[in-house]
Amino acid sequence: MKVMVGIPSYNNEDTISFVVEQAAKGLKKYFNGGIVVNADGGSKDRTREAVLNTKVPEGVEVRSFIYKWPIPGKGSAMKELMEVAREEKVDVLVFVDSDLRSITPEWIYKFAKPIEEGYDFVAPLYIRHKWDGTITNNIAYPMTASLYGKNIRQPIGGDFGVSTKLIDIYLSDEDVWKTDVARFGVDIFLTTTAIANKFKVIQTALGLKIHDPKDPAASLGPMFNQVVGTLFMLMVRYEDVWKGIRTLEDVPVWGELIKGEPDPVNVTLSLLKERAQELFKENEAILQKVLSEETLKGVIKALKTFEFDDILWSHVLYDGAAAYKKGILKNAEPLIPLYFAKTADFIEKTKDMSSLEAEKLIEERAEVFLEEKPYLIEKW
Ligand SMILES: Nc1nc2c(ncn2[C@@H]2O[C@H](COP(=O)(O)OP(=O)(O)OP(=O)(O)O)[C@@H](O)[C@H]2O)c(=O)[nH]1
Ligand SMILES: [Mg+2]
Repeated sequence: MKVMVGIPSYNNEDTISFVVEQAAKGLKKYFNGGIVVNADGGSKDRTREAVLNTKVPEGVEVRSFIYKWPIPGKGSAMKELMEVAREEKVDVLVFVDSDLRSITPEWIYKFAKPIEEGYDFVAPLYIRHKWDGTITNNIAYPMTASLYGKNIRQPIGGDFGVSTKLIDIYLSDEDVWKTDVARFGVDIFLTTTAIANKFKVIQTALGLKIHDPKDPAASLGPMFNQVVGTLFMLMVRYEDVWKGIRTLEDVPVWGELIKGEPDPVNVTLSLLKERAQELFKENEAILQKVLSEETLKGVIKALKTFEFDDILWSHVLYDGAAAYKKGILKNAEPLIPLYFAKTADFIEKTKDMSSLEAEKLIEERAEVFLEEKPYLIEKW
């Protein structure tokens, strides 16, 4: 089986060589070699040199290029990595992020082997710190679960295994790559497209995810906008798929998840609260049109108390999706303050919990989203 590992990058000189090394070792050990390809966004540091200077075992080829697609972003890098995979006629493409610190050679096997066994899409399953992945936990996971009925815990984990059949689908619509799919919308696009087109999906158990985490209020606003905007766009595209789904189905897991407590991730709670209130004021006029009267009332209260329950949160996203469909909302930006407020609520509630305990709250959230789905259908 010919396996390629694709690594998108932008200014990752400190971490990418480790990722290349682990990937190359995995290719050698489990597949007797392969190719590692880096698609870079024109890094200002020595990312590409770091890639090309990495010592790898014989039988593994390492390449690096700057992608040509004119939109700077992670998605553009992944698009061109898929094009390389197609030219090289590989059987499996494994994507891994360039800031991973917990990747081992086994990860490559765990992403590629299920494809050989007949799966088309391998999503990662790892333990993350309770305050890492706030866009996953607040939006991507519960929305994917309630809409498409698949219990995929990390729909935007960033690391994936994909089959050639699926690559053809991803590349079949050039226009989609002119949207935020070319940026951080790419992960939700890959996952949703696989599920909505009924490809065989599985999760692969990887242990801990340790990477360069981000403080939500300081740097996750644009990412929220790109992920949620893409999610809404896909809701319009796949409304016939998700409308009839009322149950949450378990998705098989490859291997066994080793539990542990990951390194702490820092979140500045005061900044989340401040930014939530400031940005709400800036967006109040549009939010009055987007949110139902009841949701708006709930949100105004939540911005004072920072108590933001899951029912209210599901209504915010469902109102947002319906407004997007009707053209009232052009992108997800006005919802950023509410994501900050919801995140602040979660930080407070889980202050004294382990990451495993916090996990229970997130699983319950998916159930709430599913129960509230009739609200979405009514507003849609
Ligand atoms: N080529 C390219 N790669 C990018 C760009 N932005 C991010 N990436 C890569 O995409 C991967 C994920 O980016 P991160 O910034 O780690 O984002 P993340 O881990 O999904 O998000 P957090 O969970 O919030 O940290 C990394 O390999 C980055 O190097 C970009 O503009 N161009
Ligand atoms: Mg990262």
